[in-house]
Amino acid sequence: MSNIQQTLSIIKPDAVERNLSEEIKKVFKNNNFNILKEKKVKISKSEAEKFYQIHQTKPFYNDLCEYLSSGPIIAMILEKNDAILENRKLMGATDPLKADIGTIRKKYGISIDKNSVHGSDSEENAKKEIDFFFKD
Ligand code: IDP
Ligand code: MG
Repeated sequence: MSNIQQTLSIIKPDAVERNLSEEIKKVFKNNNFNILKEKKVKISKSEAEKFYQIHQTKPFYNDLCEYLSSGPIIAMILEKNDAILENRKLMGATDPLKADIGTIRKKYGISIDKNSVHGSDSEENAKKEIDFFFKD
């Protein structure tokens, strides 16, 4: 059954800084994701705190928000059948050391914090995260 979904993907500062954006976008396209919208932005720390609100009680919250706001990122709306789960699979585990071969984080991630990409984890969060970057 067809279940076309949209999900939010972010190419994080470590990957943008290493000029991997085009290569990572190619990985999405080669895996049949349509990039419906994209924009390069640099967000403030308080915007990052809002984006990652769900993690506010975690010990790494402050570092995470510092990091996401440390340099330019590319936010994208990806569309595909089962896009949310398919993107999570293509990204691989949060820690690149634990990510499967063939995943984006395995190939490009540096460490658990500098893991190159973000992807929404549920329909509810995908909607919120898409609105965060693309609602005008
Ligand atoms: P996810 O990005 O795979 O969905 P989450 O658990 O939602 O992983 O965590 C959000 C982000 O926070 C991760 O992508 C990673 O950059 C960072 N992070 C997660 N766990 C840790 C940790 O234990 N130490 C440092 N950073 C972490
Ligand atoms: Mg997450």
